[in-house]
Amino acid sequence: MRIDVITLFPDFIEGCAGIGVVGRARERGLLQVRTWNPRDFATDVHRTVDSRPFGGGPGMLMAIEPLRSTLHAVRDDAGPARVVYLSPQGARLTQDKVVQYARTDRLILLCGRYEGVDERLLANMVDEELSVGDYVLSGGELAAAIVIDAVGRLQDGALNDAQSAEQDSFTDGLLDCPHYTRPVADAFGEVPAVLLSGDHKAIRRWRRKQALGRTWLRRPDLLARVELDAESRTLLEEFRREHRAEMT
Ligand code: 4H3
Repeated sequence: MRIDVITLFPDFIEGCAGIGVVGRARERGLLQVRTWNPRDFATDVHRTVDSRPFGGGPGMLMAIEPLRSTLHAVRDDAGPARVVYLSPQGARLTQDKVVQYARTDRLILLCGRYEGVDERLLANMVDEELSVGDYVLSGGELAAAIVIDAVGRLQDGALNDAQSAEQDSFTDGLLDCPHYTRPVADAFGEVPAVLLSGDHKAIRRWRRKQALGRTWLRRPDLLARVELDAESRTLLEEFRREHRAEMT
């Protein structure tokens, strides 16, 4: 997969996409990330990319022309692709969306700075607005880095078996279960005995139960959206019963 990122801060994107699982995916040729700086496409001597908003008010906007030229250059280089503008006005990013993006060949991420981008550029050259959460960032780069990371790690061969995406939180619509490592006994407590039992069926049940229980406690909104099979309903009922017992 190839991701083109339009940004005034290419070094930031290069840094984020250069390390860890995503950095390795790039080294292995599973993911290409290329940055494009609109400043390189500005035509005046000052290489201006911003402009004052009509109607007044504070701050500056990103003007149409440098972004239009940049997007044309990306297309000339690699052909057309879906253009995504990172903004708080966008639809929320979810793991389902991440999986969808990861299945596509190309993505163009447009990072805004200042107060944002002239609406006409968005209306004519952007396919989709995307938000990583209900908060405001000083630029789209952090949000783009989140998309690149979440999508990059899902490329075939990016994760080894131990990191397998099948066990991720959200993959089945639930939160992850708790995890433990050495030592078995610590001042902070003991490892749940079932995890030391070697009984793989019991371990699978326990993990599923914890995932269901945590989702019920912490994110009932997620739980409401998953269809639970008979075993899951039983496990969740067990968790609730034990939870109530602990509360009294
Ligand atoms: C994305 C971008 C929040 C998100 C962003 C998010 C700066 C967009 C500027 C940049 C506009 C003003 N903030 N929640 N900020 O995904 O270009 O919003």
